[in-house]
Amino acid sequence: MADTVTISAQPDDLALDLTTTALVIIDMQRDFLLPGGFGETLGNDVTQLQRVVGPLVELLAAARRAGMLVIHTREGHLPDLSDCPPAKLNRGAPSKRIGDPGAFGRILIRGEYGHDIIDELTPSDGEVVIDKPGKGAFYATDLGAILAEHGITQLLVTGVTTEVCVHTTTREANDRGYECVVVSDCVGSYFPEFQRVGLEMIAAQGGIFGWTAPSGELIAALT
Ligand code: C5J
Repeated sequence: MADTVTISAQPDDLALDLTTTALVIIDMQRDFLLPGGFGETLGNDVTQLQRVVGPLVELLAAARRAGMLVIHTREGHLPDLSDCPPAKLNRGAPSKRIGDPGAFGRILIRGEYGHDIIDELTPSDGEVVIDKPGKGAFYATDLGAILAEHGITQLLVTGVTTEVCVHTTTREANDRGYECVVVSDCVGSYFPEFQRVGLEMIAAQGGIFGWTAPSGELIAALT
């Protein structure tokens, strides 16, 4: 494996330095992906997110083999909800709210079964797990400091959902100077239209806040 590889991406090819690139896996949590979880109680079709699991398992395996820094995130809150602003807690009219009892424990509460990452993507020892109260992974977390400590300059962004936490994190990262490749088949939305447009928005206008590329490109680069 070469240290620097050029991948075919949208809107244009990108040189990746694999020694300063990290894989970021956003919010692949049971509450979002499993039937009966929070996502489904909001009326969403969770099968749209489950399509991501197979390709992401493959990409994660390639990243681990290559010795790449792997960062997992989980969206969720303290049991007393002191880190969940009323604007988030009271938003909309779901049949269940954050902190309510759900099929997998209290919804999006740290330490509960539903808050944790799906079995297929369980973090390995030494991988970073960032607990975030917001949609973006930089807000109120140590992510920026951890990336700086490892000298990371480029991110492979994966996970769910494309138009919410993936977009927010990619935009935050772009503003902080990171080059972000959003891996098109390793991000998912409950809404097919949002998935398509969400990916297009990233690479539009010359790559206004990142690049997109399929996992096959990255796996080939990592092998
Ligand atoms: C949402 C997320 N959609 N991880 N969270 O509330 O995208």
